[in-house]
Amino acid sequence: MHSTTSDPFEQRFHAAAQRHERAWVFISVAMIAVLFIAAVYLVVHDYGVVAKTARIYADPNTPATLADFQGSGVKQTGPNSYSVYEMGRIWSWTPGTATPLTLPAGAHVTFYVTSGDVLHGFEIQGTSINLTAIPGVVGHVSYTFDKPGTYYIICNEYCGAGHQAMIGKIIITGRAKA
Ligand SMILES: [Cu+2]
Repeated sequence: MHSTTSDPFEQRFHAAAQRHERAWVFISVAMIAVLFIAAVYLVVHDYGVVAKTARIYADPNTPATLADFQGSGVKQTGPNSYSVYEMGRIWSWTPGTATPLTLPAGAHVTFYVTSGDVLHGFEIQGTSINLTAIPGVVGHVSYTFDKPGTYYIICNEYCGAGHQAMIGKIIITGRAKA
């Protein structure tokens, strides 16, 4: 604002205020510009996000290696028990999304869950299973599917543009009659 006063003190005062205001407007615009450029840079250069290969930390409670997550991801560990190695990636569950996971009713299943990129939420609808899939970390949970039917794995942790389509299928087949 140009001052209309003729008082020299007031004129100096307004001139000084103007310099400060211009400086602060410049600083705030510069901050917005830097953040905007940084955001665009990250989207362009890192959208395939972070870990190209999940590194699995050694943990005695979760005896799983990266190799367990390759291949079918399902291992029979006993007459009626299975280990399932679930890898979440944007935007699929392996096994589950491309190929449904098929298990017999009554089987005791231990899920080992990790992520190959960002945080995902591993939830199996209609069950109490709900854990976070974290890159580099393996979570595990055990469950017995008593009722035959189709169960869905959903991602309950927002993970990007395809999050709502990140669905896997588990088919529990009928128990063989003894
Ligand atoms: Cu997800």
